[in-house]
Amino acid sequence: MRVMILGGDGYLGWPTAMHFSARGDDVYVVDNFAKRQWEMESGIEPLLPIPPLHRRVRAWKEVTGKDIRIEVGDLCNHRFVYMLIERYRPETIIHYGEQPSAPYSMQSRTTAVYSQVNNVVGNLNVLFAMKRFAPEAHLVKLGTMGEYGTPNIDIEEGWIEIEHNGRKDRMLYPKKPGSFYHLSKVHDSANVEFACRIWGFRATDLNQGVVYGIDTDQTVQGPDLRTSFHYDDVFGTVLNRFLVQAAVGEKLTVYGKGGQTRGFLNIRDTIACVALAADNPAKAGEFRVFNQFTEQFSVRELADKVAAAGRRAGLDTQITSLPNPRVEMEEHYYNAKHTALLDLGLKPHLLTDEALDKMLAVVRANCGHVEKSSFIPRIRWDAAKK
Ligand code: NAD
Ligand code: USQ
Repeated sequence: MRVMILGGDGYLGWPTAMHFSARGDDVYVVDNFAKRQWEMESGIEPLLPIPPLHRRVRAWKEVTGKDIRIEVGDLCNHRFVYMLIERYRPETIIHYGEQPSAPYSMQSRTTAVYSQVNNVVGNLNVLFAMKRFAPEAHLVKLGTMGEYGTPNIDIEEGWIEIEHNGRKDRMLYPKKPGSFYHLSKVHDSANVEFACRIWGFRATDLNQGVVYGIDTDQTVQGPDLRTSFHYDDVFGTVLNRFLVQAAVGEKLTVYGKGGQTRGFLNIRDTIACVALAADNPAKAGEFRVFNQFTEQFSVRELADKVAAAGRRAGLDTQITSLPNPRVEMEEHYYNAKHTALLDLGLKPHLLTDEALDKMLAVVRANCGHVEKSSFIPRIRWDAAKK
């Protein structure tokens, strides 16, 4: 399969590229290294330094003999995107190439506008380039469970049948996102659904939960193959943050009451889900939505699990409750369906004690340069700058 991975220098994009390359697919990665710029702007670094993409691709070739092609450019530049799709005519486009952080988007007017322009315009350019040069390609688009928010009803997989005044229709599930970033994904979903309905595209929107984990089968094959792992207040996701906090003997930072419940999945399952979607493409004209997570936890439950893992490792891991920098429900109903990927054959890597102990051990072995000040959240939802 010819697979193009947009955002291939990122936390999820790079291991995905290696996974498809390892199984013999032709892989092209695209990135403008914007993430590396945001890191410098925010004054943060991943747990371990990440080699430049070109070095990672050379290391992959040395380890496996396989090529991954690189194209450097901005998805917001439509000429670049048209050139990409015309030149490579991908059969599958896996689109990770967006600004992924809710706090980053809530910092200021500038970062909110940037996040939405970057994500929505980049995605629109991909849709228009596909229309012109690859209308049969399957778009696998990374969305987020956060598009739905935390409604007081069960969350369906993308679509819901609604009966209103005695009439029924199948509609996109209503969205109540919690940040300008999450909103950008809602806009993307509406645009992709429109392209499927009007132009007959095939697309899978993967409404992914919060990802955790550091290793995949490919990242462990050499130090230059690792992926970025963030624990800071801007790009670090909650479980990854808790693991680093535990490793360096700091308190786990639960925001508010900690009843916030989300869907979670291991980075290995991100890759498995994306591969399952790619291998079982949507039909022409179909906008297919999968809820991509394997288990749901409240933040407090996660903190308790990490504290217990800390104790098993001989650490004195404590939990603290910080004033919540976000505006979000801290106690709520949450029941999201997630059967479609299991039906396709997903075998989840669950958050067992053994899995947590292993991740904590890896983080402890690599936590020599942790910047503890970035455990404290700096960005408040109610204090966005002009
Ligand atoms: P990441 O920031 O590590 O990767 C995104 C990559 O896209 C970066 O390398 C960045 O430089 C690139 N990029 C961004 N804008 C671009 C543009 N205009 N042109 C070219 N490249 C561009 O983020 P990630 O954690 O790997 O997330 C990947 C995708 O998955 C994102 O769309 C994110 O919203 C989604 N997602 C992530 C998680 C998670 O927990 N990590 C959960 C749900 C959904
Ligand atoms: N939280 C804490 N303590 C922390 C960090 C976070 O209690 O130290 C809480 C947050 O308040 C929130 C929950 O943990 O209630 C999740 O926060 P997060 O930063 O792990 O995740 P989020 O901001 O939702 O974003 C991440 C990814 C994003 C993806 C999303 C999936 O960065 O790209 O879209 O997870 S989801 O949450 O399902 O929308």
